[in-house]
Amino acid sequence: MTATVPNPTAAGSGRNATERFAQKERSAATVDQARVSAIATDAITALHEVIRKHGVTYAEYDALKAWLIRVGEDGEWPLFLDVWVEHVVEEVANAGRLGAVGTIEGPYYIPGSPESRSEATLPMRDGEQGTPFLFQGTVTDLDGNPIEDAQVELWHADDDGYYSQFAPGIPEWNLRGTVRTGDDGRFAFHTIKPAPYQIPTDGSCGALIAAAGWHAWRPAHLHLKVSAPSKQLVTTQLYFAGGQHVEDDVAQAVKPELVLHPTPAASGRGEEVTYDFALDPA
Ligand code: MBD
Ligand code: FE
Repeated sequence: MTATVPNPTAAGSGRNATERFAQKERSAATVDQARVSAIATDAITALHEVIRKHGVTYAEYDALKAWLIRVGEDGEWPLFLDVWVEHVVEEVANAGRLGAVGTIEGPYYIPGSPESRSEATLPMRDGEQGTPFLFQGTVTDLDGNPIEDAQVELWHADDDGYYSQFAPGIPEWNLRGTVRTGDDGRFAFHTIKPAPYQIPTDGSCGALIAAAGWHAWRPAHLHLKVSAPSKQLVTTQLYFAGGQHVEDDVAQAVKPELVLHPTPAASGRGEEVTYDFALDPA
């Protein structure tokens, strides 16, 4: 067994995601025995089919065991699941939505970011790198009526692809914030454009990617949660047209409705875009 040397930049993010998940308030799944049996039987049977189809050897079975053990030791289960599994859970959960399109949450959400009314400049460091970016829009119901006091939470990586509270050395709420809409339903965030995100190469997820010869990249993205009383909360991400890996996201979380087309900012500094959210009734 190899000792896991904590990496100050990359694999630490996966481990921190495990600690955060352990603290998270989770909706309790009701343990319906028949449903547990049906789902677990089908999952295990699907694995049996893969073993038969590929003639999996004992050496490969042992490699799988060693890798699964390492994912836990690295604390990378949230990272692994959110990158390779969550998109299908999201697809099933949101199949009936009529309004704003959702996508996966990923491992780096933190509730309770600093809140402002109508307009916010996200917390950022002096000289924060990246193109200045104005992200604004309106929250409405499905008929297009503006919703006052809707909550818009935004979090994203910095210009190096790192998230505050997961990568070290970044101020606590850097590039995380919440805006409450005014009576016109509008919100505006002043921030910077994030960089593409690379799955840490030094952990077990990185080891799988390297062993399989895949790439490790997610396109640059903004994460959002938008909610209002008696409306369904939507969790989503927005991407940048023409950006690297928009067409081949390792996490398969890009949808055509989620691709932004920013223009030069009216202020003359950086870029801006308007994107509206219509919320489904709860
Ligand atoms: C991310 O930033 C992310 O959004 C997802 C879904 C998985 C890993 C890193
Ligand atoms: Fe992300």
